[in-house]
Amino acid sequence: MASPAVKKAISEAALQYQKPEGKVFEYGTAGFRMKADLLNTVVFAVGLLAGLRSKKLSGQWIGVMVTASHNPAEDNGVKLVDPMGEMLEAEWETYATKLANAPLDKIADVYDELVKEIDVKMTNPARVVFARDTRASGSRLVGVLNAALTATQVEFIDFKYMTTPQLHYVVRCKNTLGTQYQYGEPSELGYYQKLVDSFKKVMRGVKVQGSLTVDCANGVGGPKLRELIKLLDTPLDIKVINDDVINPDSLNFECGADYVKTKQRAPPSSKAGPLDRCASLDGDADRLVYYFSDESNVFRLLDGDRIATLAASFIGDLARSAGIASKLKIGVVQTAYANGASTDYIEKVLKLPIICTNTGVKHLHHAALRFDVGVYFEANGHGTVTFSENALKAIKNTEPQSPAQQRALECLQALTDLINQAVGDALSDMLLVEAILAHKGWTPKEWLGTYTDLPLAPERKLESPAGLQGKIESLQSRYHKGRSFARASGTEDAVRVYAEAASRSEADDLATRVANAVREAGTDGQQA
Ligand code: G16
Repeated sequence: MASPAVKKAISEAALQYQKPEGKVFEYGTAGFRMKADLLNTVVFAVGLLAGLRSKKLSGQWIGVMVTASHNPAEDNGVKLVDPMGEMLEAEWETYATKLANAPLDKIADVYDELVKEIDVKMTNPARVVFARDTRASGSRLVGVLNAALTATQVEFIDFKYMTTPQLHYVVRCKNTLGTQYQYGEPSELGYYQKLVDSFKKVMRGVKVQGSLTVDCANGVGGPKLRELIKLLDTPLDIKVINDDVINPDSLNFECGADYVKTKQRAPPSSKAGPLDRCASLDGDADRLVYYFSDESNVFRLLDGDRIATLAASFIGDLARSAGIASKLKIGVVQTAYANGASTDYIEKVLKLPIICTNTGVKHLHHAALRFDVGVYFEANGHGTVTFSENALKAIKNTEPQSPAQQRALECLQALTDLINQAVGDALSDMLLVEAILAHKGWTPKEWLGTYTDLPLAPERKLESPAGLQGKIESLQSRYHKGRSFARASGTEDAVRVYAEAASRSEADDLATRVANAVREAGTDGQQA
């Protein structure tokens, strides 16, 4: 039971805020996300829950990230990070939803009911770390979070501005400190140091060709990438663009990974020449896509599917050279957004098993843990690689019989540090891609040449979803290699329609028909 003093403190603190009338909140794909001015009471509820989650887990550190990632500047959001840097356990999402919807004059009672329902030992310590992206509304929301944590007597550390993956990293470090699984130093500097040291080890004896232009979506990734570059005294020539965090409206505006992926074009601000390597982060730097323009100035995208195939093939080759391939189950996790050609390539050329999950990295992450080496990426560029305990042991304990085997083992070992295994991380993924391209001696054109994507139609956004599966299936069967689906966005007020087919015109046509069908099914949807 919560003490009367804590309940009183919660009630008093909560009454400073006003609950938006008639709004129902739901903890979704990426926590709570909406227009920033609606978020005060939601953030307050998340603060209360973070403390309870920590107490329930005997005082382990829990993370709270204030960000709306790829969404427009006027949105914001909040999500919880579990002790190993993973997304919040699914069962707790319903508790978050319950608290967020509690009337303010009853929130202390709902909190107390949850204490009983979840069976939280209130004498346990509670510890929370939090951070935010660069959105203007972030400081107000962090103030609200602070009020909830103070009312419930939670010990907390404010890490100020961070990328989402940096916060996940810190949470994992905090909870593994002093154990044999210590993940790193729980600080921003510790994060950079781990990336820089491991990158240097992977890069021993190989050179990066050419330069890389990185579009930072005018988000928190910009200043953080600059910090990383300062410490990376290797010949990696990175040109940083779209790193304006002063003008709040520029965030994700005509730039960033989501813009590049959905519009299938480079940000207008990009000045890179033909065949130059380019990459885009999203607003909180957990997504990464690569691209370039070819000799005829045609835009070429290298998205999450491409990063997954690149990483899986490289790690597979290293495992073979290291003589441990037979001990490791390597697999790839994708969603329905994966281009059909990438799925074919993984199955037929790389000969690796694939698991397909629902959208949302939390689903992919859990599926990846079923492999010794689980490579998971959403097509939007959100993903990473996980290594099981068995994989880590095989890499560490195998006695090399030749210099080549030794080098492969060293490289694998360094990759386990370079890759942020807690969560998809654009900065870590970027160094991974750079390292692999350097090892293979590949330009982006050679990377693209590994297989040919099936043409897809750019996503269209409709308001409100509808149960149209039968109709969509009948539509897609009319197109050669046609595949299409519609789903409600978990982060925006929209229905997303995906379509691919053997030719671009067929894909466009299919997308239009499915979008129309969604509209006719009783919605007044609009294309964005
Ligand atoms: C979030 C999730 C991603 C997911 C995306 C889907 O991305 O973290 O795993 O792919 O939402 O968005 P929607 O449901 O709108 O299609 P992020 O980068 O915005 O946090």
